[in-house]
Amino acid sequence: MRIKRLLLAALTVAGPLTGLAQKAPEPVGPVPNHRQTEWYDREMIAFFHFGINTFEEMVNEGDGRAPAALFAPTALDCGQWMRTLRAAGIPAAILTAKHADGFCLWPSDYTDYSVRNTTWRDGRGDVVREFVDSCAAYGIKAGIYLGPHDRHEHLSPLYTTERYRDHYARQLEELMTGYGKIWETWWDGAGADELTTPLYAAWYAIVRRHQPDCVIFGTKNSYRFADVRWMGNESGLAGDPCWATVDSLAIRDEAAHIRELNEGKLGGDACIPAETDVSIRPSWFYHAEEDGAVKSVRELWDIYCTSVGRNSVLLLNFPPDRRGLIHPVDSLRAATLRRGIDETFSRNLLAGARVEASTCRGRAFRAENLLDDDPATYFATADDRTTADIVFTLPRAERFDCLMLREAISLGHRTTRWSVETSADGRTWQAIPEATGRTCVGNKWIVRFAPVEARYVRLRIQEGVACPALHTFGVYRQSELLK
Ligand code: IPT
Repeated sequence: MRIKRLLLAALTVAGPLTGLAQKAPEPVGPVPNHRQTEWYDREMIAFFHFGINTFEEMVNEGDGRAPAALFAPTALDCGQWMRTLRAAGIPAAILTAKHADGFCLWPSDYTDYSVRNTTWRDGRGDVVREFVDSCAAYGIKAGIYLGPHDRHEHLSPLYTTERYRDHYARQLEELMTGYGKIWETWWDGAGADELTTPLYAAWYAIVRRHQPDCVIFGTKNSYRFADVRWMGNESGLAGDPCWATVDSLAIRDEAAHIRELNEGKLGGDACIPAETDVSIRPSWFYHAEEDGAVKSVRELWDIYCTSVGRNSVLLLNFPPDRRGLIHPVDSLRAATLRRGIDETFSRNLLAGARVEASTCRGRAFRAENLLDDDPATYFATADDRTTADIVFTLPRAERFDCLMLREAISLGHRTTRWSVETSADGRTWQAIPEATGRTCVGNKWIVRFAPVEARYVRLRIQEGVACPALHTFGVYRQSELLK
């Protein structure tokens, strides 16, 4: 018996050397499905709010009465939108095919309230078509916002919820079948309280039948069908923590509900990560009055850090103007943000460091995996451990003001408490206050702090619901472009 145990122990240790594969940790809790994994990889998505509101004075939610003829872009060019996204490194985009006013940017067969009844391109134009074609030409993933709340339809004396269910279903069918692959659909909750879960069930079936890979953004009564949830505010501030899991999004108490959207719930029974929607301008639609109020690069960097850097995905709105073009200031800010992000994260100052972990699952899961830029390899410990210290000894002291930690999200939320410390001599350690007692990791957690100069960095995994599985850790200097 004793010999058997010894033999087993020897085998476990010798495993990697003799080529025996070490077993990966089991996933814990609900984990992302294939759509959510693809969605996380986008990091940023562009939102385009464009429609009849664009042609009214300071309107962001039209009442559905504005005459269709108002819609008259003078120089629409979706290719220009896509060039903005390319420069901003944004790989996906969502167009408001129909906002709450009900005006349709495509010639729907089921309403008169659309581009067909305008003089734009003699009524033969189709903004959705131009959008998806431009997306395809530029390698951008196309998404559609078909607002569930429709004020124009409501004006009809014949309106009933049942009729509307069928009307919306027909429009959804047009968009899900006629425009190629659709990567995301957006069920806005604004104004949609009367739309009950059974309605969404019917609409969900249509999306899934035609677009199995389409990510569904849900709110309120559509959470049951959602791949991603609303994050709880429109200012770009995901929660700290911001777990991908939620418990029950049934709305009992409004404040508790908003908090759960914002922070998620560790141990929750569904994986529905938070999407952060925010506009680059004060409004969702374009208003020339706001040309001077475009968010600065610094503000956008803050938003990136409190969304992408908080286990969320950023849905950043660029409202096209009355010409049908993105304003050059908006394009430039987004492009500069991208350059700043790339400049910051292209240089992990831990690269080349000596790495020592207090414990490890085995060679395949060694702590060096944190630095190899390969999300497929990760650091893990044995199943019965939830803590570890990893010390990085740099070739020389470096100055940095930002760090990033990433979990192997296909294995679920595991680490629930972690800190980072620095040292000049490898013996006495100083806490980085902003990086002390952190909780959530998830896809990406970014922490910024006052510049520190150090030769030694220590990542402390202090608590978890399962053994850690972390694929990337780095310290960085924020680019000057972001300041
Ligand atoms: C808010 C809705 O209540 C929410 O369900 C979601 O659709 C969100 O908009 C999208 O940004 S309403 C807004 C005025 C906060």
